[in-house]
Amino acid sequence: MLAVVIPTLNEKDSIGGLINRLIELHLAAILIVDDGSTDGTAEIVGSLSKEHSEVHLLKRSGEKGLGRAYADGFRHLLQYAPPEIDTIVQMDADNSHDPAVIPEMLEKIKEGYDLILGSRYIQGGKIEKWNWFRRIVSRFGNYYARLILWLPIKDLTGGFKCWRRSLLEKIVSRPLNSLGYVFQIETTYRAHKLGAKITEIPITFTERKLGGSKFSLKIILEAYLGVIKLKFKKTNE
Ligand SMILES: Nc1nc2c(ncn2[C@@H]2O[C@H](COP(=O)(O)OP(=O)(O)OP(=O)(O)O)[C@@H](O)[C@H]2O)c(=O)[nH]1
Ligand SMILES: [Mg+2]
Repeated sequence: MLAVVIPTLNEKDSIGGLINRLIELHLAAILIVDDGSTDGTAEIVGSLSKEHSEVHLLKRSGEKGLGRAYADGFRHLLQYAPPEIDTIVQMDADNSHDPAVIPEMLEKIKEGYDLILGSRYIQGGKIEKWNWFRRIVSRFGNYYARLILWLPIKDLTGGFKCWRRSLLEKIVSRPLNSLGYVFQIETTYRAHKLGAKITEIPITFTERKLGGSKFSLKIILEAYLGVIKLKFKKTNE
């Protein structure tokens, strides 16, 4: 059985539609991890959770951050989800990730993979409507992380991933270093170090149509420095 975890920060325009699409896939649980959105995102999720028992809302308080939100969300899910939930998918809330890919990810779990990465940078993968600056930053960031961390993976920064539960349990059992976007790289790096079976499947990443972008120079710099920090942290061994 499958659960999906989605972090949100001001995603009122897309979250309701996405949850409704996921409900159609008959998942065991849909956990939204909200970081104090001020646009009513949590209220939308809260009312959907009253109508649909599989929809859950985890409201975080205190320090925000994608990595922190995911770490809390995963730990919460692993603590409360029944053991029949053996697969966990993580995805963005802004309709950049197409839920239609999820069944393909599940096939790969059945084939024996522990971590499946939705990849923009293998054959068949695409990015729609990104400007040249986003493309360069992302491409270069991926080459850079791949080289520094010595990882045989093309898309390290994507947020559409499918985990075998037993692997995810190991990943979050120790503190994670990345508080922000480097979290995506850190978890895959840790999985690789643990000897997990990892594969990439092509996805088409669609630029957000609704809601504001959180992409900034600060996020880029944090990510580049974060990779160096990962390289020298002992906790990933
Ligand atoms: N809970 C939580 N979610 C976050 C935070 N930052 C981003 N998110 C969510 O994480 C997902 C990915 O963030 P995005 O802002 O879409 O990142 P991106 O795709 O690189 O950039 P844009 O789409 O241009 O904004 C989305 O679902 C966001 O709502 C945060 O600090 N806390
Ligand atoms: Mg996005």
